[in-house]
Parts: sequence; C-alpha cells; structure tokens
Amino acid sequence: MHALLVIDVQNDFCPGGALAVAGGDEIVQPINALMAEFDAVILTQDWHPAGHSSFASQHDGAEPFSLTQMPYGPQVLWPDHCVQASPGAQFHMALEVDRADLILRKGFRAAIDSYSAFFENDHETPTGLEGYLRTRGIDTLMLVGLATDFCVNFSAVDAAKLGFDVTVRQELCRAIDLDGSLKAAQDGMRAAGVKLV
Ligand code: VGL
Ligand code: ZN
Repeated sequence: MHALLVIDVQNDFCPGGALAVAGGDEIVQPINALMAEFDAVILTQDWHPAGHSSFASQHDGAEPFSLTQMPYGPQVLWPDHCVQASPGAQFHMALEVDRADLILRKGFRAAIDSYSAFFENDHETPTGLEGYLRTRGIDTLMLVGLATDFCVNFSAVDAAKLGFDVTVRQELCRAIDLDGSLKAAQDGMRAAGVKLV
C-alpha cells in the first residue's frame, strides 16, 4: 500500500504567510493532481498554541531564525506561525483537503516543537502516525510539501528509520534554506536511505 504524505501546505508557509516559503503555493495544484495515484492521502498540519516555545517572540531578545538550546536539543526560533484556528494555520485554499483520509496535526504541545510527522523534536514522543500506517498496511510513502529542509526532511528521515520505503518528490517541495539547511537536509535524507527524485 502506497500513501502520499502531504506536509504542511498551509497559508503561513505560502507567499504572504508568517513563515513564507518561496514558491510554496506553486506546488498545490500538482499535488492535487498526484492524489489519485495513491491508496491513501494523508495531510499534516502544523498546529501551534499561541505562545508556542518555538516562537522567537517567547524568548527575550531572540531574533526569528536564530538558534537556541531547548531541553530536548537545538531549536530554530521561528516567527509566530500556524497558530491554532488562525487563518495562517489553514490549508492553502486550493489544496484538495476533502481527498485526505487522515489529517494529522503536530506541534500542539507548547513546550516542544514537532517538525516530523512521526516524532516530536525530542525524537522519541510519537505522534501515532507510525501505528496508523502499519495498521492500514501502508509500507511505501511519497512525501511532498513544505518545507523541504525542515518538516519534509525530518518526516522522511524518521519514516526511513522506521523501515518505510520513502521517496521525496523534490519538485513538489519548497525549502526555507537557512545557512545551507537544504543541502544538509538532502545529504541527511540520502544517508538515511530516502530516495530523492
Ligand atoms: C515548519 C518551521 C516551523 C515546516 C514548521 O513545516 O517545515 N518549519 N514549523
Ligand atoms: Zn511550526
């Protein structure tokens, strides 16, 4: 069974959004067109409470896009984004959300971020997605969405480590690319056994 995992195609990651990824909106229609080819379509939704600890606004004097140390490890501090129930947290209006079997929310605990669709940023707290996929007999994943170097990357690497057959369709992803993070992500995904096409 082959699933399409669509990562965080939300207004705040598209042009005009709070954490806009260049060209983020260009991938929406081609992702819609791809959905019919899969046994299952799963969407993830970055879903932070107001005042989330990954927001630079919660750290005295910290600039957005700076790095800090959290109890669970290093963490980039972001502009406030994808606040629960805000317009920025909604999916891009052209995304065919109704075709999704599952919408998985992540990053909803104030004290910890969750880039990956499988584990929070401590790399051990599960989101439950692994169990969902296994109980449905899904063993093969195609990942698309935003952002290539953060949530797509972390999700792809975790999925490969869990033993799924993972492909990232790069032209249907867009990157933030902070200080070479795209190249590092591509190298890390390849090292983990993710196929980049
Ligand atoms: C993401 C930064 C913060 C992503 C989410 O979807 O890649 N990046 N939250
Ligand atoms: Zn986030």
